[in-house]
Amino acid sequence: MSSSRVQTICPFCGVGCGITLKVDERGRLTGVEPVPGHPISHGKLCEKGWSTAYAIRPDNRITQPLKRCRDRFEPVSWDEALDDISQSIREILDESGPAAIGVISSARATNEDNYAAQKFARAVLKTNNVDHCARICHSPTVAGLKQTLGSGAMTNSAKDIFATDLIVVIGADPTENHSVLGGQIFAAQQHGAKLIVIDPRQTRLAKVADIHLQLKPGSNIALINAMLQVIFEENWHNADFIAERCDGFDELARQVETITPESVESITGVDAAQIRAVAKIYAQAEKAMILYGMGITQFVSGTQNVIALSDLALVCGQIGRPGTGINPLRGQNNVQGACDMGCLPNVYPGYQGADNDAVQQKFNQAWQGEVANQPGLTSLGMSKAALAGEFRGLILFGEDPVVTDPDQNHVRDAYKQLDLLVVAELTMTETAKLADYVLPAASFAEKEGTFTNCERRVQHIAQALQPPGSAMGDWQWLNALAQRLGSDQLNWPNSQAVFDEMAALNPAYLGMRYDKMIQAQGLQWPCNDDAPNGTDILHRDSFPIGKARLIPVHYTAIDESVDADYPLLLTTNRLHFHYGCGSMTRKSPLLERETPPGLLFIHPDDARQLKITRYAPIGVRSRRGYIETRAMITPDVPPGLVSMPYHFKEAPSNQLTNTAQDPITKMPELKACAVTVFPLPAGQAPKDVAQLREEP
Ligand SMILES: Nc1nc2c(c(=O)[nH]1)N[C@H]1C(S)=C(S)[C@@H](COP(=O)(O)OP(=O)(O)OC[C@H]3O[C@@H](n4cnc5c(=O)[nH]c(N)nc54)[C@H](O)[C@@H]3O)O[C@H]1N2
Ligand SMILES: Nc1nc2c(c(=O)[nH]1)N[C@H]1C(S)=C(S)[C@@H](COP(=O)(O)OP(=O)(O)OC[C@H]3O[C@@H](n4cnc5c(=O)[nH]c(N)nc54)[C@H](O)[C@@H]3O)O[C@H]1N2
Ligand code: SF4
Ligand SMILES: [Mo]
Repeated sequence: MSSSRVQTICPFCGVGCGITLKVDERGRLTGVEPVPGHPISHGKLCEKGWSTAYAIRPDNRITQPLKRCRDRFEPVSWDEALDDISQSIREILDESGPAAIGVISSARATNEDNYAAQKFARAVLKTNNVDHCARICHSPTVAGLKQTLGSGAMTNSAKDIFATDLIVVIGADPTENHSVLGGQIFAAQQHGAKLIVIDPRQTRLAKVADIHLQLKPGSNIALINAMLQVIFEENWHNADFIAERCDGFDELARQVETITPESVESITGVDAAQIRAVAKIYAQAEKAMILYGMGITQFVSGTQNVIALSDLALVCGQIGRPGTGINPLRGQNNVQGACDMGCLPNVYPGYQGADNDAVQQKFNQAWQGEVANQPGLTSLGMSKAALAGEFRGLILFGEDPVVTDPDQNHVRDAYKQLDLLVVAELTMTETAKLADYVLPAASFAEKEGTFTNCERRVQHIAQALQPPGSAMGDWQWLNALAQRLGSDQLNWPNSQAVFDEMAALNPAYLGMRYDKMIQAQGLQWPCNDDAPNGTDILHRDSFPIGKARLIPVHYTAIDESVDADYPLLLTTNRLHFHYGCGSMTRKSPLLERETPPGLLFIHPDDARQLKITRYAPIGVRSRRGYIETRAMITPDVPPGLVSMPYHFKEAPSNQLTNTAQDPITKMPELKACAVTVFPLPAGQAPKDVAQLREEP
């Protein structure tokens, strides 16, 4: 074998940077390089991308199926594992029916894997219980923008960052989380674009922004409604655009009429004059682009927040042109794709309603059999139903909910209740440790497929390596399991065949093929007869629902505010160097040395009052859990607010977080809960959560 260089896509975030894997003559991954001339990353990668070789290296990979025998795992053959699992599935289906079983798929895996997962749920198990991490990420985007615009995705493209006059970053921290785009925002500002950041924390971009509105957590709607009030009062709205392309103006105008910036000062904590200034700059910019993230979606008001932002963009006509738009920064490398594939309980591939008779018929026909017709459960719904004894079997791959879902103790208890938990993973995660069977999964470099990035660009990923041991691609083991259950529905010859079947059923992907996609360095959906080369800007002339809808929304307070027992508000954030549950980035010694294994950011005033010194061991308690970690004292968080990343299994912030949910999407309020923080005796090392659990 000779050495090779294989061009593919970074497996971490939704930017979707081009990456070249360097493989030596013995078939080992020796390093990575950025792809020069790539349409998004232009020859750059961030530290996570550069660390890919560590993230998937063989040392701690799962290489063969494991079966739980009391409190240990025993290696077993694929045949034994699949026979046992299919037997358990049959028992659950016979005794409790398809409502008692479900699938959680992975926004880190390929479109092909995700298409197979929802088809496995709907056509083999006959259940709509299928979901993935978008639930706790951008599900409010999917629901909110679907209502207002007819399509829940980034309206514009990454390149528009360089074509705009004004960038508004609200509830997102791109230099940490979409790092290559974060760098592009800096560059665009240097070339003359204005930058406004709306965030309770002083993010890196907030520090260089022309204006930083440091609002109180959870007050987005009050702020945006006040901006709308100013815009209408001053007649800065785009009356022609509204008349031609929007419905619902009168109702919206009436709703915000009395919500002056002064009237929301105490809710938002933002000076009225600043709100007026930002309203003017946004409305009067020739081209203004909104980029947003988890500071909008991860609230009980998540969907309403998205609708409010959409109202703002629409009334100013900042949509449908280069350098404008409302742009959710989708997080995971393939979370846009996992949603497009229909790994959501309420929609089939292409957002075709699961409760719609015509759609059900279409898929019945395509998949040659009766598909599920009952409404499905969300991921958190499955946990809740498990605790109630109504949900018994979960097939899960490429997620670590024990670390990443809110209220860790609740998730652990729910998963322990299951009669069958199957986890397909690269490594032994905290969730895998609870499984009955752990299946060895191939990583992105060990299989072929596609990822859809945040700007709707579907990009090809090529196989560079052999999977370790007997690890398999996710659609391949799902097929093996389907066969055991008597179904041939997942029996494709290769990944291209999976993609072709999906594309034929998904109107936005209809015109895509692997060869065309490789040649074009990715195709942005919709790509079909009307747009054979894809679409860089959505809604240029019309919306999929005809006219866009302006929908008035009301400010809703966060679910759990501070009180005497829990006097500090906790929000959760991400760190540049670590990703999600940390199972991949924490394999890199270079990334690992950048941060301690857990930390809490606290303002100097609060630290002084609590007698907490720099890097001191501390305890953090909420109504749901307790962790120990170390304090990082910084004015980047305002007094009264503390912030923690969620990447560290030793000190998981999700011990503390609240499961209160957005009523529309069931998004939990991951960005705000009440806690109390106190110093531990000096010299005492923080205990990790596993040690704390073992203590009486
Ligand atoms: N390094 C790294 N990069 C990642 C990830 C990772 O784990 N690590 N994860 C990926 C994933 S899955 C996702 S979804 C994206 C997420 O990327 P982001 O959306 O940037 O995620 P967060 O940092 O969680 O939250 C964004 C910001 O919201 C702010 N915020 C909190 N409350 C409010 C509020 O009430 N209003 C406003 N306006 N802002 C508020 C926070 O202070 C924070 O700066 O990142 C992706 N990229
Ligand atoms: N407190 C708090 N909690 C949060 C958030 C927050 O802001 N605050 N953010 C939430 C958000 S936005 C998200 S998206 C979730 C993310 O939550 P998760 O999806 O649980 O997080 P990841 O770390 O991305 O987990 C992915 C797992 O997939 C595995 N994997 C990677 N590639 C493959 C593959 O091809 N096949 C298989 N089978 N496995 C693979 C990796 O080894 C890793 O363990 O976390 C959420 N949790
Ligand atoms: S910005 Fe995202 S896609 Fe690009 S290298 Fe970093 S983690 Fe990978
Ligand atoms: Mo996410």
